[in-house]
Amino acid sequence: MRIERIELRSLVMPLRAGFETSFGRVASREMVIVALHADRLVGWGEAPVADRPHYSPETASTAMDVLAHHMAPAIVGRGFETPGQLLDAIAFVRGHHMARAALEWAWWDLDAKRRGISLAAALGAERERVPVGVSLGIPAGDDLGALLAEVHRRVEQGYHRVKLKIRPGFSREPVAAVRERWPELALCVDGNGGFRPEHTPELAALDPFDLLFIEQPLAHDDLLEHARLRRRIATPICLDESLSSPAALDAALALGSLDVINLKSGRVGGVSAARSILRTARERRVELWCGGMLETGIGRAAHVALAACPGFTQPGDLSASERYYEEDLVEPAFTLDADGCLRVPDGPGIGVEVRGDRLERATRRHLVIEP
Ligand code: OSB
Ligand code: MG
Repeated sequence: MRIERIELRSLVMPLRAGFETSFGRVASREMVIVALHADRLVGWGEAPVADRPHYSPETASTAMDVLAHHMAPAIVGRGFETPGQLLDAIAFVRGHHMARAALEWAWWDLDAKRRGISLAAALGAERERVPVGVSLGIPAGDDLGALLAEVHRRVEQGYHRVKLKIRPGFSREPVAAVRERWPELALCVDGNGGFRPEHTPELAALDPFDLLFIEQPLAHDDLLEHARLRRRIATPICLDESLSSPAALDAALALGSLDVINLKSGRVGGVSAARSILRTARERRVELWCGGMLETGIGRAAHVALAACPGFTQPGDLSASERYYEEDLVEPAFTLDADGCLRVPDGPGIGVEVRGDRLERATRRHLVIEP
């Protein structure tokens, strides 16, 4: 199927509520949306970048640049029968995983639509619904009352697992407060690389609270210190930022740096890389769940399909559209059912309709690449 045209859009989507991590607070999200056009079909992909290089070195500007000047020109006007062929065509680009992932997801969506099957079916999904969790930011002003009210609301909505963002000085208190009120809740925390090895006592103080895991407490590029920390605390360690590729997972397993994997297709460089990590996790029997980056419904649809595949052992950071945005880009929006699950779309490709008017309204830059 020959790719006739590639559209790149850089968007700004206002978040319904500010989201604070150890990096700081954001009020909106910037992402890049890729549309591949072929045979009157459109394949969609999302690069979950941000306005600033906090979580990863990529931003909306770097993704637009590398897609427009390097990746898209290598693909437009050509046909690809397999994702491997597509990836080979852009293999000369080093890094830029989120930009690469957006292109690969768009190809998978397009190919599934051409075959008349759902993305979930194309990926080998087995579930029709996926149980989901919610990731809660640090409350404004570190207000514990506000945090408890937010946890209450999400537990009432039916979320299966709650993740709290923590940073040095804001860890034991929020965890103790939530645990006291919800002794049975599936609970975990995420440090987003904000702690240092010197904070080991602060992290060890979380041991009594029966957390599922501590996610990425230490630096984004430090597998060795995570292995050391893992031997000093009882709470399991989950890695996010550090697992930048299948090779990084192999290294982390060899070093003993983790117990649990947060799988984000953007971070690891696409669908094929994500599936490779999923295979390794199944072979090695490592816990794994689907991470999120506050995606719009485009990225969410892809991740819901992926999370329906065998090997996801815990509810992920896949929440309903309303948790993020007043108005999602897709219809129908993703909603929680009575059991705290999202339904896996079964229509062709991502299985949800991208609303052109909403996409247009959120667009800040729009580039069209033609042969
Ligand atoms: O560390 O998992 C993270 C959001 C943006 C960047 C990094 C992270 C997150 C989240 C939110 O935790 C997950 C979500 O609900 O999409
Ligand atoms: Mg994380």
